[in-house]
Amino acid sequence: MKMTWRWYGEGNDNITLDQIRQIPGVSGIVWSLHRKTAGEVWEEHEILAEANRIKSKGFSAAVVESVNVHDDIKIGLPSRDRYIDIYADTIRKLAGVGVEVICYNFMPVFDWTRTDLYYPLPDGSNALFYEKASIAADPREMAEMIIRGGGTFTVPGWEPDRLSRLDELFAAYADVTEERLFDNLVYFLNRVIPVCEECGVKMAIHPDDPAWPIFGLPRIVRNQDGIRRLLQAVNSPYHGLTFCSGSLGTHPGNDLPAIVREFSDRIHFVHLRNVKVFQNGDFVEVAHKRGEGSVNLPELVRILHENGYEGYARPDHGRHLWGEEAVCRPGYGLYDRAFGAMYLLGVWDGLEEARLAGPRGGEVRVGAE
Ligand code: CS2
Ligand code: MN
Repeated sequence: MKMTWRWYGEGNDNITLDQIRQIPGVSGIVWSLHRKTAGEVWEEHEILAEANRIKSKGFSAAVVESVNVHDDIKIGLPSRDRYIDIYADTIRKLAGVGVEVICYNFMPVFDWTRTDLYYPLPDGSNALFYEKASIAADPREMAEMIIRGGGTFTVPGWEPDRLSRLDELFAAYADVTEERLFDNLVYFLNRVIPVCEECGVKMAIHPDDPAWPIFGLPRIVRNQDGIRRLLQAVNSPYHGLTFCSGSLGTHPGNDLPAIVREFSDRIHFVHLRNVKVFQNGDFVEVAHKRGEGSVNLPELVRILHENGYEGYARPDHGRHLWGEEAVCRPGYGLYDRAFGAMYLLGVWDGLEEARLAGPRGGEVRVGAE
């Protein structure tokens, strides 16, 4: 398991590469050209500059999250072919700088959705929270809160220019059922996966967050059956999954260990974070440690270890600690993600030690010399 860190780029993240270098075991940066809108061309020199900036600090730049998919592809408009060509071209260019994995999602209109970005936790920190009862029928109300919460940063999936076109977007999605969305995803994959096979890049779809439809928009990557159907529909090792415990873990019906087991050979990237799910279906993001929330991260790490997972991982979101919410991106502060990375690596190292000690290594031998 190779530990990585999501970084939003110079001037677009309050955290620097020099700070990230001081977190033991973090060997790679998960990056993107964050100022690009979906469907825009990524120029070779821009890609090269960003990858070199990351590599010059000693990090690998093998994972990109995300290359966003244009809504015309998700809706299935005739213009999709042009956007798919641009996407395929970006894949080729990314392969040229050593990118191995692209994480993306196929959620209509928005990325992750929460009702409160700074929900107070009993320990005095705060974190992203989702309250079922207060999810606005009209996403415009949520948008205002999210834009305000992002401060000087734009929150991915909630960019002001996209929000200004919400009426148009919702009208375009009016006939897009789950079935059509699925067909449109398969259409997209049938065009880009051959390119991936040719240049050695793995596509890793991120599950929907939360793991159910919202605002009347369809969502299809949210449970084990849906993931199985999708992976079978385009059956290539280059078409895989970003296993995100925090997204799939929002739905109590999802058996996370079973999902990791079943798709182990198609998981190319893992997001390991904890959520606490309440009786009424609300959830809040909490610390990575076992017992803090509803997800048992050491169990998931153990299964990955048993399966010999050699792919990339990141701690994903964290709580905002020690007042950092004043400066950081919502969910992407420094401290809790650093704790998360160390905790997960600690679990991994413990498993490695146990493996090296052999099956009898942990036994207390009574009466031994
Ligand atoms: C995040 C997502 O919500 C999450 O768990 O990891 O924002 C993720 O980055 C995107 O959906 C990937 O496209
Ligand atoms: Mn995630």
